[in-house]
Amino acid sequence: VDRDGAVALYAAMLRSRTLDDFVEERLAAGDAAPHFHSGTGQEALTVGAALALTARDKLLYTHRGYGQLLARGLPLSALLRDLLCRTGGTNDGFGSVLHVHAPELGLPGREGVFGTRFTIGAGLALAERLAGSEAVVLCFYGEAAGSRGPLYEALNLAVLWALPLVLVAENNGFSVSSRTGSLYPRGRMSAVWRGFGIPVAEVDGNDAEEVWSAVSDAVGHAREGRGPAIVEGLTYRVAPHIPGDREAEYREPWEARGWARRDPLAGLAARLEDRGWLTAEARAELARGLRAEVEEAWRDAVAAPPPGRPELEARLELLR
Ligand SMILES: Cc1ncc(C[n+]2csc(CCOP(=O)(O)OP(=O)(O)O)c2C)c(N)n1
Repeated sequence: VDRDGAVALYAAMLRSRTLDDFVEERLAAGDAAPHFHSGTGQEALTVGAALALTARDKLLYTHRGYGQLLARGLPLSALLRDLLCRTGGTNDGFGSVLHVHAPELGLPGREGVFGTRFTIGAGLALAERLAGSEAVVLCFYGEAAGSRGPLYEALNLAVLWALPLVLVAENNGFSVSSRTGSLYPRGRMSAVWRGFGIPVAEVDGNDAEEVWSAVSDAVGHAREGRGPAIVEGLTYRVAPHIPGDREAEYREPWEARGWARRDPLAGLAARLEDRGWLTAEARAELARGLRAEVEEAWRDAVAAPPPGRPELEARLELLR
């Protein structure tokens, strides 16, 4: 990762964190934001992988964290309008932030029933192949989706037809309140796929440069027509599953505090400073600018109207 690449990674990760922090503040102050799932602590994995793509590639996201969407170029105001279910975002208030749909940015959308994304991803990859494009489909997934059957169907076909599909497993320790180790042998989400002959890389999901390099290799492999590849990032869900869940019932407070010491932003910042690539002053300046951007986008979203009859009619028209 060169200097510009590393600074871009840091800026995109900080954008994600600034958004999560701000929304958490608003929720604590009594505002409502349906379906908010904080991605705090996982930015290296989501953003590092997203930035390994080119503009023509496609990305299927999970419900957690928003840095990967912003890294694709989704404006903050559109994201926050979706989060608050207002008009003028990507789904006019009908899909919340769970169903961001911006095909022009390579964001085809997101399913609600876990597992279906794998066969959708394989289908999108097949469509790219048939169209003769060189685009790759990157599909993030968590412990819950990855323990469902469609992953097997999708990978079977993707290997057979050498489809340009890259899977990025977000191993963050939990599926709601279940530990990864109770869902997967040895607590690894991707080891089983080695038997399919699929390249599997297990990386430190809190090291953005390592993630970026591994996903770049996987994307290159898929783009060359050599079939699917998997990158599993080990990270940790610092936030509760949803704000205010009963996390005291399934983990000790010291666990999250321990992982906070491996914070991906702090780690990258320290390396950038050591290399003389980004000073503490430049970081503070960046943080101030991002905070102002998020505040402005929030004000814009709050002022936007919720959907009414015309937006509903337009949606119904799409179904006809
Ligand atoms: C088939 C199906 N079952 C259950 C759900 C409800 N659900 C929403 S989020 C979630 C847990 C997600 O866990 P994981 O995949 O590990 O992602 P994380 O929240 O840890 O990022 C579940 C079970 C769903 N969306 N689809």
